[in-house]
Amino acid sequence: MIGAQTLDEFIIRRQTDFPYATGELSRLLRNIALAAKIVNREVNKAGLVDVLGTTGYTNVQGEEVKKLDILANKTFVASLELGGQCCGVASEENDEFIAFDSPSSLEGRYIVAIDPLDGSSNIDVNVSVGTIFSIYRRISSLGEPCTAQDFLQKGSEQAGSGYVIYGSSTMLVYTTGHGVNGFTLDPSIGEFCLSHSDLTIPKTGKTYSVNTGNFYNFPEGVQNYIHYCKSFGKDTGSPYSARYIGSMVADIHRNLITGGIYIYPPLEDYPQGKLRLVYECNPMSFIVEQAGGMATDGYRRILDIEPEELHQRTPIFVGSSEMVTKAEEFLKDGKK
Ligand code: AFP
Repeated sequence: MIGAQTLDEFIIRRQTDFPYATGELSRLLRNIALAAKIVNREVNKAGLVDVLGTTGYTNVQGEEVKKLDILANKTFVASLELGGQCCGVASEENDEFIAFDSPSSLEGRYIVAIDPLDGSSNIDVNVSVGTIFSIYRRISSLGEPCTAQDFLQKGSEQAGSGYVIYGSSTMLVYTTGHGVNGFTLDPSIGEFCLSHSDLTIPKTGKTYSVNTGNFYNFPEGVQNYIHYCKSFGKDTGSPYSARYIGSMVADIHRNLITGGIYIYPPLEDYPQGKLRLVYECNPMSFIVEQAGGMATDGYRRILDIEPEELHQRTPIFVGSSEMVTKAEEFLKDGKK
């Protein structure tokens, strides 16, 4: 791909748009991209070497931990620690946040919340998985270890967020609050190259993504919205297509490009749904909003929720703005 702009080049150019930028955030993003390349290499080898299957442990969420979950977690944490711009990491795989203590990390101005390998129950069957990350400026003092408050900031305070999708090709998509750009990994040169500049999500779409296996556990408003998606509508273009991979990154990535809505609603036995606010919903919501879409818990903007704990869950309705607004109307009406 002659003339393709690499992620590194893009980040450096963007940095010069901000005269007071110190370059730390740029370096942090480049470290994340480097770790993503390493994880990509391992995900691609899955099946050939002994990285498939479970470790025999469950994580703080009570979920089975896969070997690749651990590998991805170690890779991202190590890369962030070595970089020195980040003073701590919170990960889906660790009960507590990790405060880095090297002299350079203590001076780092950022913290990162990460789901190192989302959708990992899909790995053994060769379905797309992803990494989700969220970057905040620390609120604790420079030179001191980071604190829990650094990780419990509202999503609207994010300095940047992004995801990597390990799919038919590997892509890194990120925002620093000035639009969304996507980079595809060219394996022949080992570089992420700009492939999707200024991504915008269509205002509406024809895809809804939700685990309808849980249908009878959904609130009535969500059930009614799903009926609406399936029914014939002259003006709406429905019935819509149901597409659910079970990898949030892959489902949202598809809907970002083609238009659509992804829903993980409250369930009767899990009123807060399944997905985690800090390292899944906030970063994906920041991306989708920056692309012109919407993300709510059915009633309020995801990015306005004050996190109370690291592994807190939230329902989510995210995607094309007109579709999310419509789903919210059904929730308000309940029985509509
Ligand atoms: P895993 O990482 O345990 O596979 O969970 C993936 C996930 O967090 C998200 O990526 C999916 O959209 C969602 O859970 C799937 O959950 P259900 O299997 O309950 O539909």
